[in-house]
Amino acid sequence: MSDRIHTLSGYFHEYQKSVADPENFWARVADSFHWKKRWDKVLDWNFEGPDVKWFLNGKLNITENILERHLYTIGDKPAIIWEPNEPGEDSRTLTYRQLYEEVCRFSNVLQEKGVQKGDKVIIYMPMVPEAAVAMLACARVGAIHSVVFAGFSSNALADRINDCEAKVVLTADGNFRGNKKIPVKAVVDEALENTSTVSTVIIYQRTGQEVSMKAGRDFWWHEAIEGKDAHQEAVEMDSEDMLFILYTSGSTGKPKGVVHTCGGYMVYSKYTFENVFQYSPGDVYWCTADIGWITGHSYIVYGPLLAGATSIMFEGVPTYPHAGRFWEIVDKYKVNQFYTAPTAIRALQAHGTEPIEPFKLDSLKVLGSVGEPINEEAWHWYHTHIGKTKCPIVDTWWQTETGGIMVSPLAGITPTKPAYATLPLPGIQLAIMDTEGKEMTGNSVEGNLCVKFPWPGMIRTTYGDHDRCKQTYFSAYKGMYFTGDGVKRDHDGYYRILGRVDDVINVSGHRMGTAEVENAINEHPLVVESAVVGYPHQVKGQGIYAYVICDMKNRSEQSLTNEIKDTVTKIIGPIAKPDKIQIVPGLPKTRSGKIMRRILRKVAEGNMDNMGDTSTLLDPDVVDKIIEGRIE
Ligand code: 7RM
Repeated sequence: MSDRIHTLSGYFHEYQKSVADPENFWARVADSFHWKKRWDKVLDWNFEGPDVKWFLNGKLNITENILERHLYTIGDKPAIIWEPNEPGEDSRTLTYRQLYEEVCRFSNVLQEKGVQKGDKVIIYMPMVPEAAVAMLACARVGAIHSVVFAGFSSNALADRINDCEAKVVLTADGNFRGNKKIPVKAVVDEALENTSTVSTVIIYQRTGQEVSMKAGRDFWWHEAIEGKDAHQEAVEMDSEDMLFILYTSGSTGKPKGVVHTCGGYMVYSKYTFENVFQYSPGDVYWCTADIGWITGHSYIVYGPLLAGATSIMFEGVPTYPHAGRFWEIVDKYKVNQFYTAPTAIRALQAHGTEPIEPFKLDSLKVLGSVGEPINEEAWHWYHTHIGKTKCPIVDTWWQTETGGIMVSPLAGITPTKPAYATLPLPGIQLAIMDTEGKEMTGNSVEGNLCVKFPWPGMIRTTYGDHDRCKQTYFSAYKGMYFTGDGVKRDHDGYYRILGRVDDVINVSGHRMGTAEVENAINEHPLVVESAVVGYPHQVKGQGIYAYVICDMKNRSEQSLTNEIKDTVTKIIGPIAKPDKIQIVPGLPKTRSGKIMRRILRKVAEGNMDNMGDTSTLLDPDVVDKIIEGRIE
């Protein structure tokens, strides 16, 4: 049974129902899944704890809803089609039956290695089907996966392993990305020098590069699955048992482990997938995200596979070996729904329309956007040159914490407006708050975006630190989940996301805490202090601008800034590397020692005409010096 909405009045009707009687609404959606035991109560909640439980005492295994569920109906249908980095290399298809067998085999491997319900497993893998198999095998045996983007450094990986006390790491020898071959196992080896909980590492052979293997700890994937039974009994999970932890950056300190649970996430990821993309049986769907991010979790793996869709997984990058690669893949597999990030659109836009010309793109029905605000220019380019003006664009707003899409058009149903995520999905009750903590009702208002009622896919806690979850999301506005985003509701009641209102910057759709980048910069021995802000960047959306006070020690600025970039790459990964580093004699601080970031943002933006009130600064002269040394 499908819960797909088909018309605009159908959407309004469902939305009304979901607000009037949320429990019945979600119970009806949840009834279309296979439960080992149905829930006793749909919802129990308060946002003070917070304490949110959906489908209480329901028993299930999410993988039965992906695998067994589809085995006898669409067993021969492709579940995952994998496109390699090199166009010349053979692609691979896993049908639902093959996926079932691979997941079962690997579940048996995990159990043989002693993995039990509740154990944490880190997945640090390239974009290969085995990464999805790894996630599902964890879910099947009741282990909690935590996927770490394979571009993160060994330090960042070690932090995550230590935070969740992972017992197992699933990885690969290396990773093909464009014309690069990136070591992966070597990074794991380095990380494991600073961790003590990992007893097993399983390595998928992808590149064939030399790796070191530690006897008793390290095993090859292909050897481990040899002779393993292609059947395995899925472990029974409670609705509120943890399904996964995914680390994400916030405005303070180290990344937090966002926790999602089995029942609610299952219901929400499938419901939103089917409705937003208007997926029909037989469609071929492609999301270009990496499984290291929430978009990959919800809209490459869980949502599409729960819906019985064909999900494409691409190993490479948009511009290799040419800037038409995405469109070549769309034609090759006759992709119907295509989902990517504005940063990719802008990067391809910069290559002009020539790379698109050889391709028909006539299979496309729906185009999606996610990760950051999509500017109008990119929206129109996407609509005109990729969608040939006939494909609706779904600008989907959501977060790691929300588990699934929250505000978005339903493809072909909700009238779109460039740069607007449009309307909340059924079940999502938004509130726009002013700085005094009052809800702004009515249209044509602008403020901070909150959600006032729970939804099944929402964050339950931040792993190991429930108080941090409360402080970060449930304390700014009483009784509300605070998103950290600014938003405008226009005269039509349509929502436009304006970007973060906290110290989080969004670089190419990747969330980065300014404090996190500053901490990494400060690891350089000659750095005295630093302050990081975002600034508008043509392709990345936001770039990283770092102001750094250094002990120069007769070094050239050039060599020092290069070293600082290397330090950040080492501590976090290349995605956090500052675009611009300005060595400054001081930072604009107030008498109480607070950095006035407002000023630093203005200089980084090149918007120096009106600096506002600087009278509370300890040393107002420092502002002039910073403006003088500004990096173009
Ligand atoms: C899915 C994802 C979340 C942050 C979020 C926003 C920004 C995401 C949009 C968007 C404008 C969008 N999860 N964001 N989607 N801003 N329009 N359609 O990206 O946890 O990595 O990031 O991304 O600021 O708070 S995330």
